[in-house]
Amino acid sequence: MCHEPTSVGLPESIGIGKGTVILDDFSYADAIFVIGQNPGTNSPRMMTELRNASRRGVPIVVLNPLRERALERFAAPQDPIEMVTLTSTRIASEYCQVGVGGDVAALKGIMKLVLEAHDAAVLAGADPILDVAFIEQHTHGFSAFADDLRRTRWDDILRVSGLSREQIERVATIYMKAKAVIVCYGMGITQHRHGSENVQQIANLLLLRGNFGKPGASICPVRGHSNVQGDRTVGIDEKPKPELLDQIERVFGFKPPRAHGHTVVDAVQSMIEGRAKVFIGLGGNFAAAVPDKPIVEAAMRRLRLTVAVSTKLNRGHLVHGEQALILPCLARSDIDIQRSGRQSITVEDSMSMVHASAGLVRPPSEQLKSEIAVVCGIAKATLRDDGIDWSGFQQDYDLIRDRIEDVFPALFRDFNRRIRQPGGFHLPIPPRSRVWNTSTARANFLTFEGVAENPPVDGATALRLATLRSHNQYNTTIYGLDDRYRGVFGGRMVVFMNEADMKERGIDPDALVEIESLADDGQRRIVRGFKARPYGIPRGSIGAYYPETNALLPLAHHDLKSKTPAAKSIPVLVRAE
Ligand SMILES: Nc1nc2c(c(=O)[nH]1)N[C@H]1C(S)=C(S)[C@@H](COP(=O)(O)OP(=O)(O)OC[C@H]3O[C@@H](n4cnc5c(=O)[nH]c(N)nc54)[C@H](O)[C@@H]3O)O[C@H]1N2
Ligand SMILES: Nc1nc2c(c(=O)[nH]1)N[C@H]1C(S)=C(S)[C@@H](COP(=O)(O)OP(=O)(O)OC[C@H]3O[C@@H](n4cnc5c(=O)[nH]c(N)nc54)[C@H](O)[C@@H]3O)O[C@H]1N2
Ligand SMILES: [Mo]
Repeated sequence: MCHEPTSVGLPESIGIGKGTVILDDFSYADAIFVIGQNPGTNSPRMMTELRNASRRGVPIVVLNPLRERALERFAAPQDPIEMVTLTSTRIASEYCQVGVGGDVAALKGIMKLVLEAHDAAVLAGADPILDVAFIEQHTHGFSAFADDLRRTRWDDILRVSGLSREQIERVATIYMKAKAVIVCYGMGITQHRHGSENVQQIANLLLLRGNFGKPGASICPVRGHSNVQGDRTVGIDEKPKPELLDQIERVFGFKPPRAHGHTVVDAVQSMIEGRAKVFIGLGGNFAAAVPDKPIVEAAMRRLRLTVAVSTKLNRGHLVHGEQALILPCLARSDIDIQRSGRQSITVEDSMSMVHASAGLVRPPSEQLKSEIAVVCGIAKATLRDDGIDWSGFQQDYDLIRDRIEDVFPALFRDFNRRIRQPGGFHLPIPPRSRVWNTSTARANFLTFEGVAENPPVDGATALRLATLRSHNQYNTTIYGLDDRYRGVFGGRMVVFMNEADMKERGIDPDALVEIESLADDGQRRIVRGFKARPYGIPRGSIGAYYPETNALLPLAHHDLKSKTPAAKSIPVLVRAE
């Protein structure tokens, strides 16, 4: 539900579906872009890198419809001087408040200026702006891409991005002056109908000046849940590649099914249509996190069996089928002792660093099983005589890692030894050596025609809703009702609006409003009881919290390539109640 546009879009561009940056790069970057991401709340450790960069005088460009406080100025909790003197460090040198769904327009505007500056420089006999040698040796599709940029009209760029030409010019200048650029991005880029294409436009921007395979440059998708990236690396994928299935067959001696599985959207659809009978959730709070919450809840209640393997109870457990099991398990923070001794699992972070992780606290009960014991137990009870040593796996996680190494001998060579070295180890990232595992064996410039990420909706009164996280929440777990950086206290039923949009609708500050989603499937989707809050957000864009607004997100509103729900930019109407 987060970075599938990265997993699907980025391989078409550069041959790998994950970030190409490593932590060191942040010390060598000459400019950093942070697009559609709110690190002050969601990835606080990244603020250290941004703050250090800012203090070195590195320009930081932000593209975000909301004025996010920690991206404007940040006071480091570890800095005694800033804490005592109540001072802070400026983060963004250029804060671009794009309209929700305006990133393709903004990125194409920047790239159009880079191209024009290059053409002018070449004509004047000055140094080229583009990395011509890189483009010639390492990329494919440049001329079609450049033609499209030349055709893209400024009227469209400015109208859809919501930015001024002057600001786009300043950003293009920052980009052109920098020898090495990092672009970080999050859900403001991926959770759109064209999330995968958004990611590809970021790759295009970087390719123009060879910002891959040199220190301080690269693309940095910032992940959410711990180990979502690692899951994908070891093959947890609803559309596994034939080579992976061949390897599994070779190592384990059974024939894995070749048919593809379901994305979240397809899974929900199959429940609604009655094709799915059983739901097993290995963590998560599915019913609360997915689109069309009321419809999904009704569909889940018709299932034959629902199973939740969880560390904590959540409301999703109350949405269950005819039969339901809640299987409590150890959390990552819990000490996990099995027959061979104390166990560790491994995680891969956004920088492709793999390290071991072992719990430190005593588990709440001796009867709690590990997640691995639960999975192995289900396997043993279901598949008899399959020749796989499930008990061995359960008793010693090193044996699981040995098998991972057998399936991926190159990536995970000496897996058990290398996780025991301090800090762990880096997985290879081919684009860092300018090796491109794409169909053309080069990095591909991929064209997005026009600038419209969203189909137009009827009536000029429609707004685009971005659903967001607050500071006191971890996804569907709400720790408190405050969102301190956004000045929200004591309640989450808030909708952030541009003051002019409120006036136009006769809505006073803090007045109660209802929000209705616009979809053409005949289904009415309305939520009520939200307080309108004037906020620094462009006209036509609004923001409100997830999961309170998930009833507004139609299942069919998703990234067209990867099917990640388009939770940013839901077309809606807002009315005073
Ligand atoms: N404290 C805390 N930390 C978390 C989480 C949490 O819930 N709480 N969740 C974790 C998970 S699973 C994930 S995936 C990550 C998510 O972390 P982020 O990627 O930061 O996710 P969001 O808060 O959903 O949205 C990010 C930003 O996108 C902006 N945005 C919205 N629409 C657009 C748009 O059209 N264009 C642009 N450029 N920006 C837009 C919003 O204003 C917001 O600042 O965080 C992880 N970390
Ligand atoms: N409208 C809207 N919807 C969204 C989003 C959005 O921005 N807007 N963001 C989407 C994103 S990016 C995400 S990632 C999803 C999140 O969706 P989910 O992953 O379904 O939700 P979480 O709240 O992270 O799930 C938390 C639960 O997982 C269980 N748990 C926690 N740790 C463990 C563990 O180690 N093992 C096991 N077995 N269980 C564990 C606990 O029971 C806890 O209550 O929501 C998505 N939905
Ligand atoms: Mo996520």
